[in-house]
Amino acid sequence: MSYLEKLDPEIYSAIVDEQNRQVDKLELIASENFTSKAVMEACGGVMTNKYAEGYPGKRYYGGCEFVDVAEDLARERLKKLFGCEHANVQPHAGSQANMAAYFTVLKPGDKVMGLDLSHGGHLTHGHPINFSGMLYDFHGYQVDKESETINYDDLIRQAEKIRPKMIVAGASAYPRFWDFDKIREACDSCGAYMMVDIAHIAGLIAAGVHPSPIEQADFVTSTTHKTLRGPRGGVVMCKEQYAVDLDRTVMPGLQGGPLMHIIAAKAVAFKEAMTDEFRAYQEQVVKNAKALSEALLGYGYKLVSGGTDNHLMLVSFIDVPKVSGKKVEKALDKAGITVNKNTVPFDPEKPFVTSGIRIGTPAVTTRGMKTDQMVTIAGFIHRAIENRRNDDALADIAKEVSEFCREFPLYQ
Ligand code: DSN
Repeated sequence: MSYLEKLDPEIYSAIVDEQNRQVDKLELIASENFTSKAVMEACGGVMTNKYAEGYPGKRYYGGCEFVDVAEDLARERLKKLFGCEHANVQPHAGSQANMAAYFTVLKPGDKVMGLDLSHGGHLTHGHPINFSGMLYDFHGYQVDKESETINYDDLIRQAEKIRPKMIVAGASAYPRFWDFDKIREACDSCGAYMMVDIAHIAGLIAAGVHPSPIEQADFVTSTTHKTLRGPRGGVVMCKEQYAVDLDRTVMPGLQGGPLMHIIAAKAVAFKEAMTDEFRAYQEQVVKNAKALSEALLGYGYKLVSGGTDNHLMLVSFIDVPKVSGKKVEKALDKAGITVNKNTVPFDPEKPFVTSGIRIGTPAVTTRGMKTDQMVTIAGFIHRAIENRRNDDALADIAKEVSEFCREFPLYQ
């Protein structure tokens, strides 16, 4: 019997149930993944006990010599992985990473441009109910109505007109490559800082299957738990000229004690991300996304921008009467398939309803699934949508999904 099972059977059983859910269902949420056991071992280890405010060699607490080793390794590995000049690995999450980049060079009220949430952006890219939209004068840019991709000439024109102090690139639901040279051009047209939030595509960039913004951007922020397949957390990378101010912004500006167990686990993930196996994994993530998107197109579904270049796709039901993202998410859930409802560009529905779903391949690829399995998954998705009002049929699909998942063992 485990310590936890003995001491706290309620939490123990919730964890076991969650593990079984992860094992038995198809995890297609584009921002989720399954970390290695080595990453989890570091997350669950003794470094969680240590206070270490400050940075390696300059802490406000004694006894930091071993957590210093972990943070130094995390910083150096992150710099090597992405080729950046400076790295801060302390942000607790992506939101704090973005906040740190903003606070380093912006003042409240400054104009900033970011991709609208409903066009694929993120809450922290200027949504009015988020700190970013409350503190700064954000102006959203959008995708083109026809191509549903970013029109960089329009973006440059908008930047010249608004003259923001910063342009934020990056997204949580954008299925196409970014052109970072064009973002730089937009920034240079008005003297703006360039920040790129690579939370979704960090693993792809590390593996060289998506262009990197490191050279062009002043700040690059990321989470570490999506395609990068590390522990939950955030990081900021920047040019050396911002290093001192960025570090001061993160601590003491925004955070107190860093999560040293998570920083140790980030270091482990960065090491894993430098391997050939990781590069092959990321190539497969993209191949799988293409295979899944083609299979869905084959069933007649509409995909935002017509397909994908990365790890995710958005299925749009904007033209389908009485079908919403909310209803599809619910039906798929009953069929053992986990996705999230997502707004699509020019969506008339509210964010709690939406006209689309977002599907990603990072987690199923970690399980070892390949393009053949993507065709099978598209079939499950199609059957579940067709049978969305038939709970018995959805329960039958869930059984098949569970058997299918068990062919790709997870955390044995
Ligand atoms: N919640 C994340 C996502 O699902 O993309 C972004 O923070």
